[in-house]
Amino acid sequence: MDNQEATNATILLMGLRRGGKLSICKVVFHNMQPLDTLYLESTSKPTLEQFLSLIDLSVMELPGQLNYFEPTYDSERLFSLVGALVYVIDSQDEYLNALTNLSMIIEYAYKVNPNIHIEVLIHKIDGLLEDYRIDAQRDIMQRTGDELLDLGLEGVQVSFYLTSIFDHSIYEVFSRIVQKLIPELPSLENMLDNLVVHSSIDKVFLFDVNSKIYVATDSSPVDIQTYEVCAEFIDITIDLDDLYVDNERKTAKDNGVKSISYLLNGLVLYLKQMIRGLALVALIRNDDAPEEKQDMDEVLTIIDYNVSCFKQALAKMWEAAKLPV
Ligand SMILES: Nc1nc2c(ncn2[C@@H]2O[C@H](COP(=O)(O)OP(=O)(O)OP(=O)(O)O)[C@@H](O)[C@H]2O)c(=O)[nH]1
Ligand SMILES: [Mg+2]
Repeated sequence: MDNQEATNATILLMGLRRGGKLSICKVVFHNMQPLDTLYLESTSKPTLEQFLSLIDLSVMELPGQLNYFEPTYDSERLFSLVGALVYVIDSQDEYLNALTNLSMIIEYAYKVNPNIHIEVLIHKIDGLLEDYRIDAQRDIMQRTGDELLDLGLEGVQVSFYLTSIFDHSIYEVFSRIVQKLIPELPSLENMLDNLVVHSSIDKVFLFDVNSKIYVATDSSPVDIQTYEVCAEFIDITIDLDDLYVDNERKTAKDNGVKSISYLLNGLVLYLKQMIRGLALVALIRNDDAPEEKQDMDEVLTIIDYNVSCFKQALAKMWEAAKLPV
């Protein structure tokens, strides 16, 4: 990696062969349909991809067939530059070997870079029955804990997630992993909390439009269905925006894309384009008595105003972050 890459937040994807590393990368960052990953070939050498979003992100896949610890491979330099180590375990396969491999990698990574975030994906859970998923997670956490204890590494923080490329779990989990790499996250969350309090918004996400990862949200808990509705709203908006490209293109460009949708269940979805490929998507509850319905226009006017203040603050924050410290 050269210096340019070293300034990016880097995520390293590791795991045994056929675990699903490349599939995850393709589905999350390249919009590949999950079924199409069936035909992906096994990766033979490390591959690096870069994505520009709120932060510049590099995702590197280390193929399962590579021996990272052979002397010709500069693992030390690699691990010292990485922000998050994402280890993918195939939950549909025999996973004991993977756990031994994982502990060995944690031991090494932690020694080289004690600040590294260690994230374990218990992957392909679509093939497991609901009850068995929790059992598998418990078993994997227990065994990893034991192995780390044997290595004298009981203090190391490891996060475990259940994932599949066939539902939204992989996006939700990647969102949480990427967020840990954003230094401005606490300020962003604060700003979003402020927005929620002053705008009768129920839930708000700051999405990376390309990947559907959310880089920040307000501090209320994330419910996966809300996430799904908001992520799908982005797709719909993009499709419509493509349809009407010539329609007042100029004004749309100046102000950024905006879209509002009234759902049958009384909810209102609000989307506004932000800077750097981001969009703000908010869910607004509109279940007041019918006579109060016309107040929605008022609510939306306030939201418009507050969201434009948020956008300005975001742009300022981004400018400040670029300055050398
Ligand atoms: N059922 C299921 N299959 C998956 C999932 N994710 C990936 N796969 C399948 O797993 C297989 C292997 O995926 P790859 O992405 O090539 O695995 P890899 O970890 O990159 O493998 P190497 O390059 O050999 O290290 C493919 O056939 C995918 O379709 C998942 O969430 N569920
Ligand atoms: Mg691969």
